[in-house]
Amino acid sequence: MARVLLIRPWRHGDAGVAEHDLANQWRNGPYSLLLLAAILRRAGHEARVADLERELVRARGDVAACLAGLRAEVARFAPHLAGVGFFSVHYEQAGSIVAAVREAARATRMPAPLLVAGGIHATVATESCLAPPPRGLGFDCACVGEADVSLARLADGAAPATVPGVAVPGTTGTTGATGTTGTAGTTGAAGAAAPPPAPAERVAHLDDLPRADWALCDHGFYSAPTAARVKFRTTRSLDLIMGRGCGFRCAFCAYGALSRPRYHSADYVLDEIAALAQFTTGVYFLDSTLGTNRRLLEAVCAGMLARGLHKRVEWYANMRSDQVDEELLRLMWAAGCRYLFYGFESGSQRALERMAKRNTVENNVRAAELHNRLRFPYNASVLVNYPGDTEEDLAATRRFLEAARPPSVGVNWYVPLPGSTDYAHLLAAGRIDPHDPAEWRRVGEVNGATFYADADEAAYRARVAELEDYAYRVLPEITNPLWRGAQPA
Ligand code: B12
Repeated sequence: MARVLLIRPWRHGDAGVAEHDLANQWRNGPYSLLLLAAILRRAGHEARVADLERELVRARGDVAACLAGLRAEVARFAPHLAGVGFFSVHYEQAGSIVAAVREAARATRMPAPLLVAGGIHATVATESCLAPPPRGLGFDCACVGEADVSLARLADGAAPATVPGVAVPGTTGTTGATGTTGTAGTTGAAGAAAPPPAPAERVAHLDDLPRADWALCDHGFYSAPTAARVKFRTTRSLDLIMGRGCGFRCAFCAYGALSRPRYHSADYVLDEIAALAQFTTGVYFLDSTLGTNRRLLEAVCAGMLARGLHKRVEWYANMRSDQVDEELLRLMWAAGCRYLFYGFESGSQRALERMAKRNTVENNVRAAELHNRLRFPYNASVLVNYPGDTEEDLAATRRFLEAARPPSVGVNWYVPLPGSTDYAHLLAAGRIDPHDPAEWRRVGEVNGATFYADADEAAYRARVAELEDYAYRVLPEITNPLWRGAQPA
């Protein structure tokens, strides 16, 4: 039996923030860690979750206090293995966590736990996790791809270099979970070059996985009432997935590097919803789009109605515009779905082609019109600053929003994500410096820092500011009165 501490980094933007307007923020629980902890417990190990996102908010933005809390937890629990799951945007935090865990072990004179990196960044930029500081984070090993099987092997005591899907220092390249060569990371860590690890063993049937154990985190923190999730009213929710992977390969997204598409059964999903209903009144599906497996979606809707779950739980999900029609939307609404999030991305077909979105502006217009007619609330996300975008593309996006008049809009500033095709292209073109540790945060943050569009920067930024003003000030004045009445009591 091993003691395993699974650590979630804090959010960079929460550092130094003493007061939070939590009633207007949307935060998601550490779903992957709750799942991995449940897997480890089922295998006979003792697993805990250190959720530093929540801890930092509780510590009023005091990072030093948050790290002191982590060191105290390491001293108390004396883990054999400490795993950190993170996205690229958390790179710097992961470095501080590694240092804090090692320091706590030194201070208490206990053997240092095996430090394991996991998640999307460890998958697509493995070397940057394994190389010693300052070139990397100095983890002992990294789980590349899905870690449901490999992490349990490590907890069982297997030597990291012998576990499929586990990379150790000296690994020269990254074999992504889908067999692609890693697109990021520094080249060559110290020591002899070792081959990339064999692909991680995957759970063939997702239903074989135990349920993510929400009791291992402060679920009340994540399901607290907030107005940020769904517009016009306060809702509560916790997270769930119907499946893993995505059947699409949008050029800006890194998701494809991690998982291949496969799904839970409707009964598993319904049992999970019923279990979550003990804690909350809403469910947010983490899936990148819920419409790819339509048969499953329809079966879940039918099950919600048959079990009466639609009266206890409402749900929200991401969706593609080419996957909906009136029949499906009516069924979803009847089954308790109350909000859909669409990545419409652009009003320009040329831009959608460049993004490899495999969708059309026409489908986007059709989906928006359908929602407006059915009075089914939705969010329209658009992407600005996309490589190759011109002012005309941006104008087309504005025209699309003016015509569609969605009840809520998100204007997102493009950032290249390690693991995406775009990132590989921009890296090859010398537009990203992977040797600068701060770069991981810059590329992961929607902060408007780096300009990628194919336009005069000042003029383009001015048009984006106008678009934001339209989306966040002008449009709500028109749409709020129209949509407010569409909400359930
Ligand atoms: C749901 C989701 C979110 C949710 C919640 C995430 C969360 N719970 O922490 C929300 C909406 C909050 C979100 C926010 C963001 N996200 Co997001 N998100 C996802 C999504 C679609 C699914 C993640 C998920 O839960 N999958 C289901 C679980 C079961 O899979 P998993 O997390 O991958 O876990 C497996 C392995 O990764 C591994 N693993 C995971 N953790 C650990 C830990 C250890 C120790 C080990 C050993 C292994 C391990 O084992 C797990 C089981 O097999 C992914 C796409 C993807 N598949 O990764 C994008 C994704 C991770 N997000 C991404 C991004 C960029 C962001 C944002 C930075 C966006 C932004 N710019 O604001 C923010 C960051 C928020 C923050 N500061 O923390 C990118 C990351 C790319 C990158 N290279 O870093 C992804 C890949 C999507 C994309 N567009 O490419 N996200």
